Parts: sequence; C-alpha cells; structure tokens
Amino acid sequence: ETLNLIQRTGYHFQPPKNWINDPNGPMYYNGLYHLFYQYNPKGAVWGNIVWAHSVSKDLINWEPLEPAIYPTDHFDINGCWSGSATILPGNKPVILYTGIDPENRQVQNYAIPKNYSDPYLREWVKPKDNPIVDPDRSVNASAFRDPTTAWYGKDGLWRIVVGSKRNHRGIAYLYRSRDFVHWVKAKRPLHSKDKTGMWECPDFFPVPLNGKNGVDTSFDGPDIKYVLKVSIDLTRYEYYTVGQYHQGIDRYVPDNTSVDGWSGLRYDYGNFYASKTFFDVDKNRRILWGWANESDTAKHDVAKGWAGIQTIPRELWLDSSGKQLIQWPIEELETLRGDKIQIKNHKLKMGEQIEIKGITAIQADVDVTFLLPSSLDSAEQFDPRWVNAQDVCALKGIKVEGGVGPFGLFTLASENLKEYTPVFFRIFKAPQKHVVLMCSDARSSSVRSGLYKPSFAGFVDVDLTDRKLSLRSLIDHSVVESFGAGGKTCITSRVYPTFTSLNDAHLFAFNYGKESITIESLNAWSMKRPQIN
Ligand code: DQQ
Repeated sequence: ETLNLIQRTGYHFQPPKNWINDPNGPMYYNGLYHLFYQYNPKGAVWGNIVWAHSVSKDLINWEPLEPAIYPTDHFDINGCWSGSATILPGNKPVILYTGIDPENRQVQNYAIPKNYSDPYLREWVKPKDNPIVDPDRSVNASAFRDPTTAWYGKDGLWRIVVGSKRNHRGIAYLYRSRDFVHWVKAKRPLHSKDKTGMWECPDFFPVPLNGKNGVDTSFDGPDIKYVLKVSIDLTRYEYYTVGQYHQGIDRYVPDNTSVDGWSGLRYDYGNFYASKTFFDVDKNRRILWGWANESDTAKHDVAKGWAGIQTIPRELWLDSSGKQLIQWPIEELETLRGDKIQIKNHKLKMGEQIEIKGITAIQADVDVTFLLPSSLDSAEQFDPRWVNAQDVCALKGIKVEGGVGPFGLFTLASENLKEYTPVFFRIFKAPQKHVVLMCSDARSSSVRSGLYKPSFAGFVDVDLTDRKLSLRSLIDHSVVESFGAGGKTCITSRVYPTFTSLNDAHLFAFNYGKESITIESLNAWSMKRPQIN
C-alpha cells in the first residue's frame, strides 16, 4: 500500500493496474482525443497484448473504455501489437496494427469503427479481408511491425511505413495503396541504415520550417521538412533525423546536419520509448506520446500490480535552426497547477543549495531560468573524446567540482539528501564554443539496489550569448520528466526513493560549481490530480 501511495503517479497516464507499453493510434476525432495503448489485461508483466482504450477532452483527464482491439482471428490470435490511426476523407478513422498469427508471423491488419456516430468509438471491427499486408519472402516475418499513420500522395495513393530489419540493417519498408485495403510494397524502402538493428515504431511526418504549428501527415505544401523517428530495440532509445522527402521517388534523405543511427538526435535521453505523434486538427499542433517503462525489477512490478506509464503529451515543432525538434508539455497540463512558489534573482554561491518549500515536492511542476556569470572563462575544458553524454555524466556527476556548473535541481530528494535525483547542467569550454551537458542522474535516486539507475544525459545545442539557461522538470512520484533550454534536450527518469510518506519528498536548487549562478526566476507549483481512468 505504501509502495502504491508513494510510487504510483498522480498526473501521468496510468490504468488502475497491470502492464502497459507503447501508446497506439492517438487521434482527435469529433471533439475527443483517443489514446490506445499496449496492455496486458492479466498482469503486471508484458504479455497477452491488447489495445486498451481511453478518451479525453483535454489530454489530461481520461475516461477508460473497454479494450478496442484484442485477439480474435487467425491474423491476430497471438497478439495485437502496435500501430497507428489515420483519418480518411469523410472523417473516417481507420486503425492499422500488427497482428501475430498462429505461426508467430507479424502481419498488418486494419480495423474500423463499428458505429461512426458513437462519439467514443467503443467498438472496432476487423474486416474479413485481413491481413492486408503479409511479409513477402524477402521480409523477416519476425521483425515486421508497427505500421505508421498513412499519408496521401498527389498520385492518389496512400503510403505507410512498416518497421523492420534485414541482418543488422534497420529498414522502413514503404507500402502504397489506392483503397487502403490492397497494399503493394515499393521496390525501395523509404529509408534504411546499416548497423542499427530493428526499427520499431517508425514515425514519419512533416514539420513546418517556421513556427510551432503542426500540419497534417498528408500535408502537401511549401516550407516544410520531414522527420523520421525510429525506436531501436538494441539501445531502447528513440532516434530521429530531420530531412527531405522526395515525393517523386518516395525516398527520405536526412539533412547533412542530421546523423542517422546511434549517435543521432534523440527525442529523449532517458526512459522514453515506442513513441508516436499525431496531428491535433483542433489546435493545429503535432503531439508526441511516449511510454516510460519501470526501472524497477519485475518482482516489484508484480508486487505493485502495475508497470509502465505514458509520459505527458508533448507539443513538438522544428527549431528555428532547422536542425532539431523542440518539445514542450502541452499547455493543458498547466490547468493542474495549484499552490505556487516563486523565487526571483537569487544568487547561488559555490556549494550552495536552497530548499524550495511550500509545494508538494512529490507531485510538482518546476520551471527555472538560470543566469550564467558574465564570463565563462572558468568553465572546464571539454575533452573531444567525450562523445557519449551519459558517460560524461557518469564521470563528472555533481560531485566533481566544476567551473560553471554543476547547477540545477535536486528532485525527489530526502531531507538529508540520502536519496535525490539531480537534474542539472555542466558547461564546458571547447575551441570556438561551449558545450552544455544536461544530466538526470538516477544513481543517487534510491538506496535500494537492483534498480536500473543510469546517469542519463544529453548535450544541449544552445546559444549562451544571453547567459540564460532554463530547466523545467515535471516531478510525479516515480518519474521526473525534464526539458532543458525550452525543450531542446529532454530526459525522463523513473526513480524509486524509499520514502514512507508523501511529505518525505523535498526539492532543492543547487550550485556546486566555482562560479556563482543566479536563479533569475523560479516558479514551482504543486500539481493537482486529474481524473485518470
Ligand atoms: N512493442 C510492441 C511492438 C513494438 C514494441 C509489442 C515496442 O509492436 O515493436 O508490445 O515497444
């Protein structure tokens, strides 16, 4: 009971019990948001997978419905795995998903609402002509899954991508169809990359060059780039590139500023996987949902009776540099903000830490802007061999004294700092530039052993000329979702401090670097509990 009180999230999406993983087929339809997700109706470990279903008016409060898609036929009898929704002309939603057949082959199926006028779209029908995409002889039938939202071409054909691999090459197979039922594989995949392994949950969509608005997946107009995201099962991280889609030849080519594969950009440098975006036509934005797995042992998951959460939906758009995406929690989240604490122009000297009191530190939203010293001369030297941010965070942590930084927040901290998850920056000097490291270091998050406690970290490509660096952390019992520099670098950590009461959690701001750092402004709110399932 105490475990559940302390560890179950307050404002993140969770069902009352059991295992969840990937968000599936998110969409906006007739005034409601629909979220489906991979769910085990029978327990807190992966298995017996169905599409659970919830609906919402605001993406924050959720009403549960019966599972929408579950094994019934030869084409999905061994599981209903991930997939996507497309809204066809005439406002007709259709779901594409991966079914596991009796031979454990992965095939692609479609499902349509039984009754379009049911605002909840409770019941889904799987027509008898399923499966609509079978793995042909050249395709690895045990690595062929997770169809994308379809997009429409000038030639009157719909297109989807299905994730796969051949040997070690990750592949985004392209299929085309005129009627959404008969699909033909294109000669060449949309994209592929050697030595990346299986591409799960691919996502392919256009982003406008300017502004925060999103566009429909089938948008066909000027001033856009494309994003291809893949979830790589070998690393359990999600990588994306920004590039060009050549409609005529149906090929996607990443820009030369975008690296393909393991050293490329990630949506999130922490525990965030199998995500999916959708275009919210009501508010003209593209929204990203991702799954955050537990970092606890399966034994503890079973004891709690649940495992997995969905992260807070993020709005996503292209940075003005055109080189990377920006992500930010949807504005609706702010309706949950309660009691507020504000700090302005507070100088943090070397070694100083201050407690942010007056809010519920176990369930909070904190947004802070730090002002850096006028000179960054005393920043530590960056070693060009440091290519992996997580290793640098492990090496330096918060304890190795720095010049500019480490500074940031201690989240989910016990009063005496026996347990705490520091989310922080360290700034380094490199020839002609500065390198900003952002960490969410779970190593000190819990005195318990057997937990997965990585020193998650990413670099932040930010211009420091205005001397400002911001950090927002969404703290919710066993999760800390952090957004550096306005959403340029994001890190989600799952952590399990051994608190025995809700009041055991504390929040601090700290500076352990030589140079003073000013908190220009810090706003922190207690977060209320929405209705969730
Ligand atoms: N989870 C689903 C698969 C997908 C994987 C199965 C990614 O469709 O590839 O639950 O987490």
